[in-house]
Formats: sequence, structure tokens, C-alpha cells
Amino acid sequence: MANTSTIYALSSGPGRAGVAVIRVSGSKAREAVELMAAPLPKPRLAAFRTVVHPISGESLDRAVIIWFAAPLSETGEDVAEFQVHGGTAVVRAVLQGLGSIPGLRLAEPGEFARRAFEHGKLDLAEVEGLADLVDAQTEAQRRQALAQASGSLSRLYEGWRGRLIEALALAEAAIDFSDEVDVSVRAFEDARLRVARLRDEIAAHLNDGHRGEILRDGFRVALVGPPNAGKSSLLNALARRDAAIVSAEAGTTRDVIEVRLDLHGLPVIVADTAGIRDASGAVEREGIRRSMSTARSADLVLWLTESGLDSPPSEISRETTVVVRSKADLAPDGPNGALAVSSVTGTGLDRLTQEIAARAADVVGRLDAPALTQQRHRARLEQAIAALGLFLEGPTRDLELRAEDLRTAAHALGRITGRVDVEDVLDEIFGRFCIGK
Ligand SMILES: Nc1nc2c(ncn2[C@@H]2O[C@H](COP(=O)(O)OP(=O)(O)OP(=O)(O)O)[C@@H](O)[C@H]2O)c(=O)[nH]1
Ligand SMILES: [Mg+2]
Repeated sequence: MANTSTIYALSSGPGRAGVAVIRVSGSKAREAVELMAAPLPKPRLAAFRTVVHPISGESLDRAVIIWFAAPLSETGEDVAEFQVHGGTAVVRAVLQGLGSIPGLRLAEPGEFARRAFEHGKLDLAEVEGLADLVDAQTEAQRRQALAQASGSLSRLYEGWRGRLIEALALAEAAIDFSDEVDVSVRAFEDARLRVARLRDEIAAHLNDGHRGEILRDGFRVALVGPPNAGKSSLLNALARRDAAIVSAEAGTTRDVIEVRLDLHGLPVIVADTAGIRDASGAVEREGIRRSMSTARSADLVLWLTESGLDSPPSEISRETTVVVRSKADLAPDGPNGALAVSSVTGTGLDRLTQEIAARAADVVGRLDAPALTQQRHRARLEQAIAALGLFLEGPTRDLELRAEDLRTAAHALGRITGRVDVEDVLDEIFGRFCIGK
């Protein structure tokens, strides 16, 4: 086993709190409890103990101790949980006490989750779901992350891999029985049918409009328009705080400023941008370049003007552009058609928010089927699809090569859950966690 050291960390949030949870995992977790909170409680039953310093014997706190004997623990190792009072001095003293026991060291970020993976408690897609669950800020994100942490994507991808391996067995039978042409041809045809179906399913999953990724990362809305249209004011009104500088001077905003909103459980990122015009200064021109690129990568563009009439530059105009008329308080009877808002009186803000939420919900779609959530998965699935394409379209005189295509595809799928060689992706995935997870 690579990890022989016993690790510990504060697993609850930093700072003052009612209770703080300190976790210890590894072969010396038992010794840590016996030294600091004896006697060792029965497994999985909360016990109230005085916590003492392992060297000085000084009382540090009175705490709830839970003991999880391996392998029935989160990491699969012996785990002890110290639920101490959440004062910073208490936490520091207990951590210091643990650190003074030989063989114990502070955990690296994500190290508890990594040990859980290494002991087969979680696969990689589940680990990523767990990281997302810790990061989830809205209801829809929480639901998606919980499903992934509970294995929804793993079951889908492992199911596909299982079917691929069956198809591979048929392809191999076709090779083994190549003397008996009938048998061989029939086995290979069967493999082809199965692979064609599988390829369609994977392609549909890939072509889902990125809904899982958008839900995970946030639906991106760009506020774009000429200078002084009131973009920054609208951003502040939507965010209900002064996130961006507002002024009567045209060309105030230069950098892209983003705020995160929770609209009916969906995460929405609204970006304020520099007003678009023929600018002479280099700084403003760079600002405008950023506006255009923000608009191009946005899921929805709000084109904001006082008239509500003129249309956005053709580079950014598309079906995901909504024309919004600003400063409706100045011209209450302005032209119909465009959605009219006022950041001063609040007119139209509810309708605008509903429009954004409805479009976000449209893109994210129904969430019953597990959606692709990570670029890492997308890349592997694309590899798998490419290999399946080679299998289906490649020359059948090289049956060995066609079987190899299926092996390549199965390998790509296996890497998503970590069933096959994964060393190179581990650091990337576990590095995203905070310490104590
Ligand atoms: N009456 C009225 N004035 C507004 C409204 N929104 C913005 N303004 C005013 O319009 C001016 C420009 O507002 P900003 O929000 O800075 O406009 P902007 O589009 O961000 O401008 P740039 O950053 O220069 O592109 C300011 O003087 C605001 O007070 C509104 O809804 N009603
Ligand atoms: Mg501005």
C-alpha cells in the first residue's frame, strides 16, 4: 500500500463555529484516539470524551468521538472523527496534539477522497461528483452533483463499457472461427449491430447541448451594448449590489465584471462589458475586444440600448440575442417589442429575470437522465466514438485491427471511472478538493 502514513485534517469549514469536525484516517487513527480520547469507543457509535494533549496530558476540550473501523469507513481505512467545539484555539490545539503523534501528518487537499478511491469506495466519476457537491451553490447543481456522486454517470459509462466488451467477445469469436465462414460472419455482424447502437447512444449523450456542463459551471449571460446604455447599472440591479462602477461618462467599464445569481435554482453568471463603439484609446479598444469575446462565448446575449431599436453587430448577433431597452423610466411610452427595463425604478427587471431563467432552464433541460458534466469525460467519450467509427467503417479483412478498435474504445470509457490506468489524471482530480475532504 502506497499510503502508510496516517493523515488528519479539519474537515469542516475554517473559522469560528459551534462544532468543528477533525478527521483522522489510517493505521494510527486508533492510537490517536487511545492517546487523546481514551477509551476507544465502539465502532460507529458517538461517545462523549475528554480530549487531552497526547504528550502533556492537558485537557483540550470535551468532544464527541466517533470511531469507524476499517473497512467500514469513508476512506476504507480506520477513521476517527473528533467533533470538538468549533473555536479556533480548540481546533488549533487538537490539530497540534494530533501532529505530535509520530506517524501522523496533515492531509493534502483531496487526500481523504483519494484514499477512498484507492480502497475502492468511490470511482473517479463519483469522486468528481463529490467535489461538485461540495462546490454546489444552487439546487439544480446540488441535485446533479449528488446523482453523480451516487454513481449515476458511473453506471451509465460502465454499462456502455460492459456492452462494448460483449461486442469485443463477438469480434474475437469472429476471428477464432474464421475457418467457419458462416459462424464468423454472423458473430461479426452481431458485433457491428451492437456497436452501431452504442455509438448512437454515446453520440446523443455528447450532443446534449452541454447542459450538464452549463449547469455545473453556470449559464453565461453577457450584457452588451453601446456606451452609457446602462449595462453596469443593470448588472448592479440584478446583483442587488454595487458590483460595477456606474457613471454618466461614456466608456466607463473596461474590464469584464461578473456576478453569480441563483435564478430558480439555476446558476447564472451575468457579465457586464465595455460599451461597444469605435474607440480611439488602446485601453478602451482592448475592453471592447473583451466585450465581443464575452458575447461570443455567452449562452445568452442581452443587447441593451436606450432606443431598444438598433441591433447588435453581426459578429455577436444570433438566436441567443435578446434586445432590451434600457432607462424605461425616461421614456415610458417607448417603442413596443423590446423588453423595457429601468434600473432606477425596477420596471421590467422581474420580466427580464424570468426570461433569463426560462432560457437557462431551456438549455439545461430536464435533468432526469444523467448529463455529461466534465470536459474530461467528453474527451474520453469522443475518443471512444472515434474508435467505434473505425470499427464500423474500417476494412473487415483486418478483423484483428477491428477488435483492437473496440479495445481502444473500452479503454477510453474505463478511464472515466478509473477502472483502467489512471495515475496521470489522479492529481488533476484530487487537487480540486480542499484539505480535509
Ligand atoms: N434614468 C435612468 N438612468 C440610468 C438608468 N440606467 C443607467 N442610467 C444612467 O446612465 C448612465 C450610464 O450608466 P452605466 O450603467 O454606467 O452605463 P454603461 O452601459 O455601463 O456605460 P459604459 O460602461 O460606459 O459602457 C449613468 O449616468 C446612469 O446613472 C436607468 O434605468 N434610468
Ligand atoms: Mg459600464
